[in-house]
Amino acid sequence: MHGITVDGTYEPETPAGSALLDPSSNNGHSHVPSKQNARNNDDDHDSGKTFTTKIKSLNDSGVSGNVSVKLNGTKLTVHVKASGLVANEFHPMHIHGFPSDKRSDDPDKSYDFNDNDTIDDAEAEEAAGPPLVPIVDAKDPSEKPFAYFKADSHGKIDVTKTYELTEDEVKLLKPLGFRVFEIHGIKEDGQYLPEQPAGYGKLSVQDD
Ligand SMILES: [Cu+2]
Repeated sequence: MHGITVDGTYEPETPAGSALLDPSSNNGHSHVPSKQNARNNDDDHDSGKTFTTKIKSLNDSGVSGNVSVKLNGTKLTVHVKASGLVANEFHPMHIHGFPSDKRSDDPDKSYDFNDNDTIDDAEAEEAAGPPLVPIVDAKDPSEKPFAYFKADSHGKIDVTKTYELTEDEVKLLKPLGFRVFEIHGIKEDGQYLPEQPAGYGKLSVQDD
């Protein structure tokens, strides 16, 4: 269950309550985050450094491209240049990661748990973690988390955006070197599936 009010602002995504559907299936071995790790990674060594990645195609999308990400205090600048996308469609993009600062993994075939030869959105999240920051056409991504970019008629997206994040969002986002960029939206059997993963890339510090 989601939705709480913080400082007068309604936050629809923040958990308001939770319940395990079947507590017997979760006998203490599923989710052991370490708060200490997250704190250790909370220093400022990400600031001012450029993290880059090459986009690798997922689900035979044929998507390729380059991404760069830079944090300066609470300012996050993201540049995405992608091609091979389904033309004239919205392609959700996010930086994914684990709040506990487990390193994101490659969403490869070993994550195809339902054996449908597709890395489904939920399977990619098992590898890379949930979305931490949406890459949207807005200065404040938490205000317009679904203002995603559309590919042009040639299947390309080329955008540079600078976001003003909150301190809390910056803490969740770091360390950038553990995070994964993901772009969604593929065509399957003639149908456009905006949530399904089309490509991803693990961020790493650019060598100058
Ligand atoms: Cu995503």
